[in-house]
Amino acid sequence: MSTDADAAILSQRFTPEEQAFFESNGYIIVRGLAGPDVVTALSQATVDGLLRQTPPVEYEADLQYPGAPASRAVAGGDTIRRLKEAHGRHPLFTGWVAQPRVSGKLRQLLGGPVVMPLAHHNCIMTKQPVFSSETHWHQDIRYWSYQRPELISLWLALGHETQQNGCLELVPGSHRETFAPERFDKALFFREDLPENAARLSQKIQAELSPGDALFFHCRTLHAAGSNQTRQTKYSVVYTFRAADNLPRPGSRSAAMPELLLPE
Ligand SMILES: O=C(O)CCC(=O)C(=O)O
Repeated sequence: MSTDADAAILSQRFTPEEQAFFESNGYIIVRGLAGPDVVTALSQATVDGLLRQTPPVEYEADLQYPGAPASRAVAGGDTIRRLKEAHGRHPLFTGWVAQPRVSGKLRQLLGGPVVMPLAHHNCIMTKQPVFSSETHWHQDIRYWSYQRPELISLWLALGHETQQNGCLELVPGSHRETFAPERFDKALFFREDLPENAARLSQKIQAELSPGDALFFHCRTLHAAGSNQTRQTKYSVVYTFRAADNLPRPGSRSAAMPELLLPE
């Protein structure tokens, strides 16, 4: 007979089927991983940061992704794409991932103690109406530098994420493939003009999410997102994690910021 303690331990882990799904597909969605209280608190901190433009932030115009304003000086040039350094914006941004029902799943997927680098993701994506951009197909590992390309990111929806407001799209199983360098452009985006790439991209899925839903995805999983075609800003918190024994390469950008060891 199962007890409350058994149920608590089970809630800290993926089922074997879920773990196999992640390993095969390079992503998994967990519905309602953050409760309404967490979503409300993180949303309030996010809206406050956006209204006050609390630094550090990244503007759409800085990246020049398709659809972004041409410069900071033109209309929409002050549209914020990301509130950076989520960790320092409210204790709950890290407090939530340190909870066993989140950290236990990361530990299971990564195979041991979990470290949260502050150098990558560690942000809130603020996809705004009118001036948001498209993010083309890429693997997050492209600019990261670790002993093994085996990190896992966690995307927490603070609102509804749909195709209309630019939810993430992913190519299942792409994290297990080796792509020749020619299949990427100079900025390491996966080229959509190549027939073999287009065939692979036709197998994409849309990660439509509700508030509190969490998407775990591998750093080699190809993903992309459209712009926000609605009238409401979409807010998503994004973190990345590594196994404690998968160290950043010395001197790289990945080694340039502190990291947090999540409690066991
Ligand atoms: O535009 C988006 O929401 C996707 C962002 C993304 O994939 C990234 O920053 O790596």
